[in-house]
Amino acid sequence: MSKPGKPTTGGYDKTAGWLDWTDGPSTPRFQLPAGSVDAHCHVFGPGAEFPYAAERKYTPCDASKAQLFALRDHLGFARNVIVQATCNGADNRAMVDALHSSGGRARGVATVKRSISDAELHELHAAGVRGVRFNFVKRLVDFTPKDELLEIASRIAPLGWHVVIYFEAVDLPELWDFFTALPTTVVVDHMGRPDVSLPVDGPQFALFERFMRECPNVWSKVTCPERLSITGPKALDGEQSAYRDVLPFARRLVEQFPDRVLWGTDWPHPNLKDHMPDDGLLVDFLPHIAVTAELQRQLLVSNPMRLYWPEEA
Ligand code: 0GY
Repeated sequence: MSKPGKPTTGGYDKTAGWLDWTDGPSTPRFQLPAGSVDAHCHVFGPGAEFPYAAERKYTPCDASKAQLFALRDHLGFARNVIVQATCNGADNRAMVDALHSSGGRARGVATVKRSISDAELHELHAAGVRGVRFNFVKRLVDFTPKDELLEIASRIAPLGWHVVIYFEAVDLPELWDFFTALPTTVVVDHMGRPDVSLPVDGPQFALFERFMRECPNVWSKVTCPERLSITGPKALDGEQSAYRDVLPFARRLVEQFPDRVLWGTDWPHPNLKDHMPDDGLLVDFLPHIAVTAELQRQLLVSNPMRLYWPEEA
């Protein structure tokens, strides 16, 4: 894939320290199953055309729909799920524009406010939106009252949409009652951001596993080793995989809940300051967390198709 020149921020000041996404990702050694879905990625801008939200906590580098579709083809994915990121607030135009250009090969997850009309919700549905995202990561968003979120959830439920939730593991106890009251399928971003320096058998991850076990409507993205890892992208001598500290957490969920897990690249990796992952290497992480062809097919094809393209699944 090619990136024409440096990414821009549409005239905005880029948040200090935010890294540019990597041009020319490696070609993965792992061949994705036919029909694989990148179920967590974003588009940014161009900022000059789709302005970033005034209330944003960071300003990303532009990352266009054409660049996303080129990455899709380079890595061997068939489809994308484009998730609204916080820096665009509740202005879903860039994401919707990408859905319109995808020829039906992308679905979206939007951010909406309680003021959205039914007609606007139906327009989003027609464009390919199938979920809303509620974000509880304090460094990314200001607080939204839970009664507003519950009202939104009850309005999107009849459309067959789901709710994507993003939170830190330490906040799960406080959020438990709210999450378990949601009336839709619920998809957790990035395994609920466990602290991977803690044991996979410890109480923090046990609570997350209990959440998934007790709530059959809860799914998890086993994504973002690059955000969660402390050991980082380098495989040590004799090891096969980068991000080795994240492996046991992701593998555990794939094996326990094979029909409720999703995976995506998270391209263009907003808000990363330590290292920018090579998307080819991220794909090579997959056979270490889904270790059989059947688990890979569920994670990458049949689960996302059931959730986002049920009419074709
Ligand atoms: C991600 C992760 C992050 C950012 C956002 O919406 C966002 O701004 O989700 C993060 O900073 O952890 O999934 O893109």
